[in-house]
Amino acid sequence: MSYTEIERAPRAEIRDRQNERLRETVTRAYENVPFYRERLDDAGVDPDDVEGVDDLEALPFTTKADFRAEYPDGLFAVDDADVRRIHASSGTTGKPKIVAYTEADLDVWSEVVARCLVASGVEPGDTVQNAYGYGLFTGGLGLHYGIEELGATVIPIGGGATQRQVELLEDLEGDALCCTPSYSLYLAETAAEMGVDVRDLPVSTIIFGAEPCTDPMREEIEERLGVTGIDIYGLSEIIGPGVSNECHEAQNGLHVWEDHFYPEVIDPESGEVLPEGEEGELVLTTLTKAALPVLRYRTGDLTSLTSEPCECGRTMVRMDNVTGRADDLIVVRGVNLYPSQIEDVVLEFDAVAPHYRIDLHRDGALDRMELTIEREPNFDGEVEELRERVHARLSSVLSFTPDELVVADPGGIDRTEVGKVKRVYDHR
Ligand code: DLL
Repeated sequence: MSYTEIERAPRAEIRDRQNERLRETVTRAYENVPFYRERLDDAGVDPDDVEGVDDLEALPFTTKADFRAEYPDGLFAVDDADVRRIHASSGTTGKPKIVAYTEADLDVWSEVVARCLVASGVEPGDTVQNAYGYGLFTGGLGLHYGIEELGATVIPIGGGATQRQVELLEDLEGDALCCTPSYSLYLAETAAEMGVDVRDLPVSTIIFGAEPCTDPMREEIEERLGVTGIDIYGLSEIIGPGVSNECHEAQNGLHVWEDHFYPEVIDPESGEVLPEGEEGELVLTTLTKAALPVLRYRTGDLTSLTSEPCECGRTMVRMDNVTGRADDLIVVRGVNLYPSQIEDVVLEFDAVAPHYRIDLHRDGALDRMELTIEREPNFDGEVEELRERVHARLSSVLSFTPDELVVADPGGIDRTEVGKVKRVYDHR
């Protein structure tokens, strides 16, 4: 099943739609956003020469820095009176990125989120507990209206209030739960403290996103909560949640709703477009957004694309799940590695809980990395021996070992109850 016909259309039909919509988008951006007029003029691109997505490579990128420089509304393409809603994404530094939606944009958003829900296995009439934060963050309201659009029941609890979440899952018998991957684990722990095993509850699907999640982490979640974990991806600058979603049939890559968002993958260094299958930085172009058209946005997220047929029958390309961002790269004493590589290794150990943190320090001229993992409550072996085994495994898989490896007691690593989990603390 899919929510719309286009999700299964022949690729040539999707391509025609993309070409037509790209032409409209470039023209709209050029005529209504001084920033884009200047950028396209500088790049020597006449919007009339853009015939379709094959011409996209000639267009300049849009970056996070551009959003900052044009704060708050320099990238808007419509009059204030036509803006129905504003959201914002809080970066770690500086001003948030402000994003806007017309009524038509909100309709598109609800539709693409409804597609995500169907791909996740949610059906009209189901009950969905929405534990993404409501407010300026796009997660709460984004999922909310998609759930209603589908004809399912939404429980708009928002983030936090974890004991209440558990009680409501029990009492209202939600079929699906929407939250970040890290929060789902926290919820399971809280439930256990309340004497409730989440595996006994009716909830059968978790739609998780907003944060990276490796495959081993997903397996932990599925096992601990007795659910199918489905990955939903999106970002405020493009629309919010609902850019792409895994299908429950294959759970193998996220279908990009590419009649609304055109994906490319580039080499983050050279900016060159990479062929299908190669990993690089995801770049997205909106094809229907009215209030905030965005051309070739550099997301910073690392992934690859495939248009190989999927067993679910959808024809839209799939992106690999995002396990990291280009700027997550940790560089310590000349070694480059991503937190997800560490996550992959430590989660191989049954005795290690799916929580960790990385602290980076500088002693004089030397970088120092401290990795803290947490032992499982039921681990009854020697902590020192566990520490040594994890240390040896990190060394053999990554050819790298942290300067300090700490094995914390159960619950020793702080949990994130609201918002996105933070795992790397750079004190340098
Ligand atoms: O996190 C939108 C969202 C809400 C997506 C709820 C899914 C569910 P922002 O706050 O603007 O928007 O953050 C966007 O979060 O560029 C990625 O780095 C990361 N991200 C989002 N979804 C995923 C995912 C929302 N499924 C940024 N896997 C993006 C990995 C994700 N990272």
